[in-house]
Amino acid sequence: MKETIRVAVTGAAGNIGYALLWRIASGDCFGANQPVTLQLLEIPVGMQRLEGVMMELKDSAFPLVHEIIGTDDANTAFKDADAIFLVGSRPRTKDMDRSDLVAANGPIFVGQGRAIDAVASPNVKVITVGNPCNTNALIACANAPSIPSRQFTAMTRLDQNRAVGQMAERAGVPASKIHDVFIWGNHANTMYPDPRFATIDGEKATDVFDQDWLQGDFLGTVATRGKAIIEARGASSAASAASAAVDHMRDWWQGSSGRIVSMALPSEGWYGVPEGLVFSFPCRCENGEMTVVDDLPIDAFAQSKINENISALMDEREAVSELLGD
Ligand code: NAX
Repeated sequence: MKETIRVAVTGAAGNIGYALLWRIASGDCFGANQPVTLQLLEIPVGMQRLEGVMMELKDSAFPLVHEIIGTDDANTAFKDADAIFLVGSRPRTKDMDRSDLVAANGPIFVGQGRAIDAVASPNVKVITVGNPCNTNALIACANAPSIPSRQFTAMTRLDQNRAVGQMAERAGVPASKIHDVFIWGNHANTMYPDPRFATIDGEKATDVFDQDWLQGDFLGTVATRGKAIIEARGASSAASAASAAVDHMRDWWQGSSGRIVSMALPSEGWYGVPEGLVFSFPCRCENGEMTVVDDLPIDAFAQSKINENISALMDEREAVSELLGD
């Protein structure tokens, strides 16, 4: 058995938390031989629900779970954390537009960024799920100056998985046959699911599917899938979001086996994306590090979509400029 790692999850009593914790506890994320201590953060009004979640976790008797800590104090939750899932935030309600959401949730990530800076492991890996996740990751990163910015990511893996699901269904193959479709930009409806390097059972996606579908219904379905789930289920994606968070962290932690995966991280200027913007890029992961695949050709359509996402994320960054420290 390996040494126990500390895994923090915020919003642990919420819908995504309820699906995510069981996957982490069972070994799906960090490996079947990796013991974990779970450090769960909620706000005071969520503490009673968290108590119930912790009771159920104990009742699941997971062999890999070393200890479970529940708290409403970020410094306790993030203490020596090796991996952090920033899930907790206020969900968007009908009366809110995106800028209201940015304003409501931004301050949460100032406090959590500072706490990560103060107490987490210096090698911590952070995934931000709470929306608007790209900009929340940017805020947390800006408030944790002692942690390298590459250790702060946001989740676009759900969008990638949705793209895989659409391609698999249309081609009539299992999802495992689809490789290297990935997301550019923001986890918002401007995102670009790029099919140009994807393969379907070894064949190029651009040969298998017609261009009209790839730039039309495929793109539209992936970009608006969150809304469609809310309409159908009466609640936002939870199990699929938790599953995507596990995929993101598992690949980062254990490697992506040469596959391209989508991760949003602070740009270092790749593909002309302004430095610091948390933007989803094609990545490969190996030995606990992600590398942006920085040499893919960009055509006019892809460039227009990348530009659209840069512009949206610049606007979001501007809207939270007072939360980004010096
Ligand atoms: P829930 O409302 O079910 O749960 C959120 C939990 O976070 C609640 O228990 C709440 O008490 C807690 N919380 C709120 N503020 C907190 C804080 N400051 N510290 C700790 N905990 C806090 O929402 P859920 O369905 O679990 O969704 C969580 C977040 O994921 C939302 O922001 C949602 O928009 C976002 N999503 C992101 C996705 C992505 O692909 N990046 C997809 C799914 C989801 O929409």
